Amino acid sequence: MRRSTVAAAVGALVAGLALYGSAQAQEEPVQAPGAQQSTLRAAAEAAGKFVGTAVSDGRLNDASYSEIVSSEFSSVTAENVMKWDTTEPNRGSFNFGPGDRLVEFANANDQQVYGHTLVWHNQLPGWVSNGGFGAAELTQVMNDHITEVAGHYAGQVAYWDVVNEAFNEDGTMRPSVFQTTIGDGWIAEAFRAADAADPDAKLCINDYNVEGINAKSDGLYNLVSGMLEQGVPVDCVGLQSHLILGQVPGDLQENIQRFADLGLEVIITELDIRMTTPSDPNRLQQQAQDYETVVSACTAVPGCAGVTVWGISDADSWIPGVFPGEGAACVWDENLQRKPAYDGILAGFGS
Ligand code: G2I
Repeated sequence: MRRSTVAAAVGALVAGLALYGSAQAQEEPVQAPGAQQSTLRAAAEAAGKFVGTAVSDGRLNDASYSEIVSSEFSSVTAENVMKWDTTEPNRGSFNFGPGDRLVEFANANDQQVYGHTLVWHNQLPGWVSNGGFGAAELTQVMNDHITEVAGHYAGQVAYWDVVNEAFNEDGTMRPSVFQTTIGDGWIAEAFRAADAADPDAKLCINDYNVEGINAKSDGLYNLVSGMLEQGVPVDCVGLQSHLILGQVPGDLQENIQRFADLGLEVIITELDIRMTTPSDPNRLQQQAQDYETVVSACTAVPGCAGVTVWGISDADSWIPGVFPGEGAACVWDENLQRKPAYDGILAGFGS
């Protein structure tokens, strides 16, 4: 175990139970004796998993939003502010203010922080992508970034997505500036730098369209198998899970299991389930079923550590901006009202 979590886990359990108890006392005064109101957080805890959400920096000022984040989730991921364009907008000049705010919020609410992300071709400042660096200098630039960012958050972050979205759909490597300049060794290099900067964080590789068994997840499987054989410090695989209504891969659990069988943790890192908008009761029911299917696949595999949903509300989701005519992918609607998907997640954790 690269991270000593026993004391933290006990503390979080006690705090979680206390929070759960006080939330019950405030919100359920007329509850029948013996009846239990659950939260996602309590349900995940009972299943031995974490449940997280991506947090949009600006939205934490909204009391209704931040109340949902703090009471329903045991883990938070910065939706944007720990990415390279925020943390090192110019070479050697680091900006940790927004990320630090999230860490403070998490500490105040006994939550784990899931770090996202150290090296990604997107939200990468122009000075890196168009810097014209040769292999040696780009390796230095990448390692410096990892050293500073993972070093700054050492001891505060439970997991890091060290490398994000490194694959093409056919399982070959995406021709990012890192791949084309440094070559195949850049991923192992990034993990070694992250391990040196924060030996206790669990180090993950994260991607999308790798939820089922397919060419892309086979590529990921082969890469991490090789890294493990070579002693590269990789601890976990993130399956983003930006899914489409009614299309949860039938072999999701089998896929989670094959990565777990390598001795890696698996995390559902960015779950959302989009539909053609507007939503209707049938679609929302199907969505609840789909959320349940995904969460229960994680619950069924001991090596699956937890599930993070990609944002709280349909109002803030990235989906409509990228897939026009689609949306309603989150667990709370535009008015921060729970959707049927909420009960789907509870059921998926076995509550
Ligand atoms: O694209 C969905 C996710 C896919 N996997 C990696 C995740 O990091 C990614 O998250 C999204 C965020 O949810 C968006 O919020 O990443 C997008 C960028 O690739 C984020 O969008 C950006 C907008 O494109 C920018 O215009 C905006 O300035 O968010 C920025 C901050 O609001």
